[in-house]
Amino acid sequence: MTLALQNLTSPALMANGSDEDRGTERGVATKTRPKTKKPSQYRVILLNDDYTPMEFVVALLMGIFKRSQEEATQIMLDVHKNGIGICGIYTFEVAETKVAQVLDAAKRGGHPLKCTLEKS
Ligand code: TYC
Repeated sequence: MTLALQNLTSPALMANGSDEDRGTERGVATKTRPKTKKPSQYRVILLNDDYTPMEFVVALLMGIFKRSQEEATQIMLDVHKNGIGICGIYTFEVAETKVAQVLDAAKRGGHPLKCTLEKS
């Protein structure tokens, strides 16, 4: 008698069917679906010009892109020789911020230095 009453009132003790079938499960869902998509990466590209001083470009690569003096000099010389070069590869928001910082520094210094980003 007592058992029959429990079976009628307590879903957990019902004889037939499972919780999943009827959406009566309780508690907090703990299974998670792992996210597998990596964020897109963007190259920050520096463009050569005939006027921006080499020292300014090196200082900028050290300050904004956290390059060593040797790395910064090498990147600057690559750009000087080839016309363009890669300062670094970042997620979109970081790349966008760095481009803005370069253009702002160039403008404030009165240099025509140009910088852009492209999807990697
Ligand atoms: N070509 C410049 C000069 O001879 C130097 C320079 C290097 C400028 C890289 C821009 O992105 C640049 N002074």
